[in-house]
Amino acid sequence: MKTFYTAGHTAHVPQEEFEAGRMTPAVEVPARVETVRRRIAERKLGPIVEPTDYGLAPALRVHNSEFVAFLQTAHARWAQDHPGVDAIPSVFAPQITGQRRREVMARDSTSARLGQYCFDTGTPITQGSWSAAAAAVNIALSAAQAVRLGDAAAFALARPPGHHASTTQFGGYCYLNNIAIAAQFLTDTGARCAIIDVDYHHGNGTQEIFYARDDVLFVSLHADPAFAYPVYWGFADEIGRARGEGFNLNLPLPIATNWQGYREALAAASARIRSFSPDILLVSLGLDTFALDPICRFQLQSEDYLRLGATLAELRKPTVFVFEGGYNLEHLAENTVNVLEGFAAA
Ligand code: SP5
Ligand code: ZN
Repeated sequence: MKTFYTAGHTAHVPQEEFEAGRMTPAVEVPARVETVRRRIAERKLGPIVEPTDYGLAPALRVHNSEFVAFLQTAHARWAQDHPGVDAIPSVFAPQITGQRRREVMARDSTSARLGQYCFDTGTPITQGSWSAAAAAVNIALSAAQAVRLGDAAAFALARPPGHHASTTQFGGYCYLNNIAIAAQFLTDTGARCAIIDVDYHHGNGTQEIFYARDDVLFVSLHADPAFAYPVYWGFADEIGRARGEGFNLNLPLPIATNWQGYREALAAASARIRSFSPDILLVSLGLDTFALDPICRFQLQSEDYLRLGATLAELRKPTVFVFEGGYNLEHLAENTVNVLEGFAAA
């Protein structure tokens, strides 16, 4: 299996996030991808390949163009008034819409734009966020293209992650939705895509992007938003709307979920994916379901990731893995490669 990777991700170095009432060290750091890359090389999983540049057009198929333009220049503009600190919004007003929103946005204020285009305080815009986010999109697209052209599977080893980023908002350490952009790209070539999201957190951005559509299936296993981030999304009654009704499946899981509980939800997810009958499966591969992850309350063990990979392989579909969360730097590489080896061995 090819792994797509570029050192471009190291431009994105968030220092701190605002969480639970204080600034706390960032967990979504360059070492995450570097440790996984080293282990892929050691385990001889396959070639590590630089991505192709697809330009901005594929991202604009998914995201609002003003939102994308904001991300491109946000740090430079912010830095004029706030040199040396990352951009984090301090005022949010999602209820301000229509004429008032247009007036405020017309003032060209970076703080007003931050409050509109961001939904949390954990996702700082740093000097290199845009270039890294754009590179992550190219990685996901390159992996998608490899599978489209006949590879049985490919791994997009990308950061920053993407699944929390929606049409018009960034958050949850995510700026551009790598997997949604890849799924749209494949859909535009005529392939029928299903996305399974196994990150600990609900993929609210991916859900929003495809919510009213029946051409892309979204299935997510995650911590119940009743106790976990992203709090407002991921409930079982979010089933899609209009044509999309029945094409969004949320499987929220309780605190302390272990392989036994996870396996049952995975069986339900697999059944829905089989009935949808995709040409290509895309996996939002978060490893933050791990028992020792610093921000999770599940109980998956390292060997369970071999089982996860084998279960995904049983769907017998060309598969694009896209890296998402996972923050235990000591075990992240082992757990990630376990999924890919479990998949390849099945
Ligand atoms: C891609 C991804 O995994 N994004 C996750 C973003 C989660 N951000 C908020 C995390 C809040 C964690 N609170 C519990 C802290 C326990 N020390
Ligand atoms: Zn996560």
